[in-house]
Amino acid sequence: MAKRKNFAKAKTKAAKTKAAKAKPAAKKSAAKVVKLRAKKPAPKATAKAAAGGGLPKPTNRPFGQAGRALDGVKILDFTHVQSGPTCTQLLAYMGADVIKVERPGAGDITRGQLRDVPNADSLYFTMLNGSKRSITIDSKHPAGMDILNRLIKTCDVLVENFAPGALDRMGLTWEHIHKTNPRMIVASVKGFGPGPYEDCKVYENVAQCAGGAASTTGFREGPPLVTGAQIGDSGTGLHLALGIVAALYQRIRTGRGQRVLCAMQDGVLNLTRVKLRDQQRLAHGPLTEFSQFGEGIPFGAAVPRAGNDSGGGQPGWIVKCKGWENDPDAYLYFITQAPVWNEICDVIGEPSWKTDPDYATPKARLPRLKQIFARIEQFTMTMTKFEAMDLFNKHDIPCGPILSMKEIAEEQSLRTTGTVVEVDHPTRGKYLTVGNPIKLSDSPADVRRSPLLGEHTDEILRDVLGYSKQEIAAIRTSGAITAPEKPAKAQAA
Ligand code: CAO
Repeated sequence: MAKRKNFAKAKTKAAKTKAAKAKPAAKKSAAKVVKLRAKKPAPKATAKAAAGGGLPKPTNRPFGQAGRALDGVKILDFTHVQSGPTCTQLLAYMGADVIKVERPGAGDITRGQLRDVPNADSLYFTMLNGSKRSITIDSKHPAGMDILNRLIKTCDVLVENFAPGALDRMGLTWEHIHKTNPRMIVASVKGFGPGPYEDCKVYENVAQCAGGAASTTGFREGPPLVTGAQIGDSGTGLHLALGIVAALYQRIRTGRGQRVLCAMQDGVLNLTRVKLRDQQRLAHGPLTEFSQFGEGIPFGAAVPRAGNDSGGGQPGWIVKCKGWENDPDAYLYFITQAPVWNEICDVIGEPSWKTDPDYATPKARLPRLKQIFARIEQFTMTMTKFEAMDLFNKHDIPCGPILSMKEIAEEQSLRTTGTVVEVDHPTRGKYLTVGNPIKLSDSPADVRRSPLLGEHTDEILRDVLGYSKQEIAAIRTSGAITAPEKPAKAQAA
């Protein structure tokens, strides 16, 4: 406190010295301004604006009927595969007009990858590109570049996840875009940030490995493991969406766009931060909550893989439930949360553990976790994972059934909340997609099917860019928006 006072004093002293050094004329005029400011009463409008923070009056429209959060935001979506499309799909769900630019005749490579229905867009594509419009443009065709430049002038955000340098090679450098539309935000996903690997192409699992997730996932005795959750792609897409929304918000003040960069390595590390925490803890002794500690196995120099250990302060593990012999998902995640230890002991039939010094405290339990979970498993094997879930939750004991994708697809509550949505598609029929996991009370999610390749080309040229019918016809014959014709020989074959 005393230190703070001295600092304030020093600051005042410095300010005084600075003022004394200033030219007398400047001093005089500064004093005048201060006087004038002091005299002028605050105008009513300014006081009002200050009260509302410059925001409009709260609308009277009922919640959910005042439009969507990102209404009016136009996204030039140059994304492909998974990371970028995840981001723009989320923005589309929140009301942005997402215009997906695809290469004529080919489109996003995922349209044809992992196909389950012949001649229909794959689920890989359809589940990542819902609620968007598709326009085909050959960016390497001069007329195509003209259209792109018009889109740059019209849109608020350009999102891309090409390999490093690809956008520049198209001629769409930051300098060019910023000059064409100083308000445009340019958002990119790359594998790595600036550094030794910045020029590398990256896919999901490379990011999981480079971001520290793989080295800390799996069992100690086995190799590093990648997780099924696409933390590299979808995780980075989520980070990018946040960056875009923040840049849009800042633009309200500055009037100008900026670049937003999310490196997949950074995104994965952000999601794996608890393991960087453990890496630093390791310098001060073994990680006592790891079952490895209880098993008496020494730690090495880096954070080891911890199997199904909880990763938090409350030890947890996966235990078998009734039917595990035939059902690979008949398991329950069980957490021995300290505040409900007495309840756990009573439910599993070990009341003496409540007072037994070997079990009564979290510290005493650490070296015995394996044995404790074995006893809990003995109990959970007598009931299904859902019965166990019901029973333990009655006692406020945290646990969770291991749900298969089949169970999730059939889970009614996820349909009710719009987290899993069924949409209809003209060529593949009905399919399930993941809706918006972020629920906004005044902006209901707009979850629609994905577009066919180039489905909205004419509509966008006409309605968004103002091309006339004749101009559209001329663009069409130029080859800028259509697939290159196959050579006659190939066609004959
Ligand atoms: N018209 C004409 N050309 C087009 C086009 C269009 N509409 N859209 C794209 N292209 C061209 C680009 O100009 C580029 O060509 P050049 O390499 O000749 O300049 C090429 O298509 C795009 O290529 P790419 O290198 O991005 O694609 P790829 O399939 O070789 O690599 C990927 C894919 C994902 C590895 C790479 O894009 C990448 O590393 N992206 C960044 C990280 C990322 O998002 N990874 C997640 C992928 S999801 O698992």
